[in-house]
Amino acid sequence: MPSLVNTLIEQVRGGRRRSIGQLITRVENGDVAAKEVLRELYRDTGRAHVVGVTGPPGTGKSTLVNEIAKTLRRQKKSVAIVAVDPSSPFSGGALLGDRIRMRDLSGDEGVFIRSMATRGSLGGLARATSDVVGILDAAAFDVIIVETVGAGQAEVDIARAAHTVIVIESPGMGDEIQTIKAGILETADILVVNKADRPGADRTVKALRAMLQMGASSGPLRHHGQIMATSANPDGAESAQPGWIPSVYETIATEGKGVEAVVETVRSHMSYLNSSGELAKRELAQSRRKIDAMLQEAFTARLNNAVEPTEMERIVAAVAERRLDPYSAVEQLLNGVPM
Ligand SMILES: Nc1nc2c(ncn2[C@@H]2O[C@H](COP(=O)(O)OP(=O)(O)OP(=O)(O)O)[C@@H](O)[C@H]2O)c(=O)[nH]1
Ligand SMILES: [Mg+2]
Repeated sequence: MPSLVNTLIEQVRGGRRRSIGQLITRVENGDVAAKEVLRELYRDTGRAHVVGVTGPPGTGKSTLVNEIAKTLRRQKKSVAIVAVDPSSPFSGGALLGDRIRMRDLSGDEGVFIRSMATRGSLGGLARATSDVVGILDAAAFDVIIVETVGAGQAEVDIARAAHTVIVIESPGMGDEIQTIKAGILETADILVVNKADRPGADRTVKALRAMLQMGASSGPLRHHGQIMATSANPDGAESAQPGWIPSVYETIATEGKGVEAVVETVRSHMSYLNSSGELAKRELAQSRRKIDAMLQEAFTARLNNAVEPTEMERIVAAVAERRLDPYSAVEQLLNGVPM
C-alpha cells in the first residue's frame, strides 16, 4: 500500500485540488508529514512564474488580481492565487476578496485560490507562504500570484520572494507615503495606480514617477560606475534590478481596464529576467535567504530544546545584574546546544 506521503506527492504532482488543499493545511499546521512531502516536491519546483502583488489596504489588489487571472486564463495559462492576510486569524476560507473572486473564477479547473492568515509570528507566515508557493509550483501552475497587504517587513519579504513584484496604489489619501515608509517601492518591478476612475489619479501617477526618479538618481555615486558597467539603465544606481526600469500603469480593476498592459509587462519582465541572467541571480539570493531562515529556525528550536526556560531566565537575570557578561552567557548557552 502506498504511504500517505507518496500518495500526496503523486496527487499534488498530478494537480489534484483536494490534495493540494490538504497539503497546504498541513504546512500551515506545521505537520511533520508535510515536510517530507515538501522535500520530495522541491525538485519539481522552479517552473512557475511567481508574481507578488502588494500595496496599501483597499487599493484594489484583490480586484486587480482577479482581472489578471482572467486575462491569463484567456491566454490558456493556469493560475494559482495565494492571498496572505496578516491581520486575519482565519485561514483557508472565505476572505472578502476571495468571495468576490469565487464568483468569477470558481469552477475553473485552471484556477486555484487559497487564503493564508497569520499563525503566530509573521516570519512563520513568510516561510509558510514560500512553502505553499512551492506546492503550487510542483502542481504545475503556470503563474502563481501572491497577494499581500504592503504594510510591514514580513510583507516585503513575502513580495521579495516573487520573480515579479507589482505594487498597487490608488489615488488620494497619501497612500504613496505609506508605501515609501514600508520600503515597498524599492521592491517594485511594475507600479499600478488602480481606481484610475477616481479624481487625483494623474497626481498619484506623477508622484510615483517622481519618486522612482528620485530613487534612481539619488543613488550613491560610488556605485554609479559599477552599475553603468553592468547595465543599460543610465539611472539605475538605486534600482534593485539594473536594466529594468519600473513603469507606472493606470487601471480600473472593477471594469477590467488597463489590465492587459499590466499582464503584458509581467510577461516581458520574465523575459528580461531570463535574458539578463537576473533570474539565476535571484534564485541564488532567494535560496540563500531560505536556507538562512530555516537554519535560524532550526537553531532556535534546538536551543529551546536544550535550555529550560527557567535556566534561560536565570542567565538573563545574571547578565542584567552584571553577575555574568553576555559574551560568556552566549558561550555557555552554545555549549549546551547539541550540534
Ligand atoms: N472606483 C473603483 N473602485 C475599485 C477599483 N478597484 C477596486 N475597487 C473597489 O475598492 C474596494 C477594495 O477592493 P479590493 O480589491 O478588495 O482591495 P484590496 O486592496 O484587495 O483590499 P485589502 O485586501 O483589504 O487590502 C472594493 O470595494 C472594490 O470594488 C477601481 O478601479 N475603481
Ligand atoms: Mg485583498
